[in-house]
Amino acid sequence: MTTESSQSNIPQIPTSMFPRRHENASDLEKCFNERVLKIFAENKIDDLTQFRKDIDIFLIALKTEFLWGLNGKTKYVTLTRLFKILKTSPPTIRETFSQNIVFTLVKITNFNLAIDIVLIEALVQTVIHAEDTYIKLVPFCENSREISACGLQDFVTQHYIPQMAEMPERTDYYAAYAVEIIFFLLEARRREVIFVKDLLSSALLLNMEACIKAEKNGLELPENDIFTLSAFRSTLHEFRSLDADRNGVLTEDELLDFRNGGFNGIFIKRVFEISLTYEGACLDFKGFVDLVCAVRFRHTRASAKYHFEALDLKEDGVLDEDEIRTMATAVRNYNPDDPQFNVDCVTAEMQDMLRAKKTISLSEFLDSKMGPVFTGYVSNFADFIKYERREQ
Ligand SMILES: [Ca+2]
Ligand SMILES: [Ca+2]
Repeated sequence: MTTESSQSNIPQIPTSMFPRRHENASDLEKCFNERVLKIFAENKIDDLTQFRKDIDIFLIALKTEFLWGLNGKTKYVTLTRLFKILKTSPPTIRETFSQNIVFTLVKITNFNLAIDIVLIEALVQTVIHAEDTYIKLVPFCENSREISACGLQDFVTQHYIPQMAEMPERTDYYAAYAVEIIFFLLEARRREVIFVKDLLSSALLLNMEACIKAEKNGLELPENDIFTLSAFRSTLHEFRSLDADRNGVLTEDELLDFRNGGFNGIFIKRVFEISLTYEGACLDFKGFVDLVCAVRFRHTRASAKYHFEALDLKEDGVLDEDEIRTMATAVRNYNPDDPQFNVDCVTAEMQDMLRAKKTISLSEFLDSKMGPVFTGYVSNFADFIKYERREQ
């Protein structure tokens, strides 16, 4: 599986580093982070202490000559001056501030071809944060490029759990939960390892830290609060409530009660077939977390891939009319007594959503704008009814 384009839809951290006046700043931060981490991952920066010193010198140079903004509060560096400073800076700094990044900064600042110094400082902070995380992560990695699920669980247990307001009842469950979410969102479900570069540039660890800090200090939670203790607890509670015989895994029958029984039988059956199952085709907590992520992050590529796998009933890598028709019959079961229901109409409606030709490949499915609506419609009653009533 390639991962180069996989970051685009990962939930992003709302950054607190930037003043609110800069919209799009968090996108830039992410792109910047990615670039810097690439430099780390390729081992271009051998001496991190030196890099830190270089950054300090760079920031001092930046602040020795600047323009004041009209309000007398904002400090700007002109483009000419920035390029002059970069010219004499070490290669690592020059690579960090690529032309593309510099021009984006100018665009965001939108003031006389100059750049708000606060933006540059904030970006530099993300470099330092990335650097810190990278150094802490290395001992847990398989090699300089990859980290395994086990290694990452140990990392979460040692670095993040101690920062929590209180310890989860089961630290091993929290670590497994967090790592499963990370692997899921990085489209590495069922894989043994992920690339460190993908992990760090996804900002998911930053998000986890933000969740834990906000929860501990009673601050406003990040928009993506999946890593909070309370989100973990409610997922574990949901899992345990479904586990009627309390044997620690879910059977198909038990999972049919998921979200008030709103998910249709064919979809639930497929969840078992596309997941790693145990003890006679049962779903464990990690498999359940995948399903929860697929539902919650329906707009991500990771969720689209999960659903595509589930809907590809014949497992031949494409969705065909037969399969869509089978899912349409599952939709009937939401309301078996509906006299208006016509399986041909529903099949056509579903094909229409995907603008389907005879068959749909995974990449066509991932590109489809209606994909998230489609996956909700075919899998559960709540999303089905939302779509049906969209125009009322
Ligand atoms: Ca059970
Ligand atoms: Ca198929």
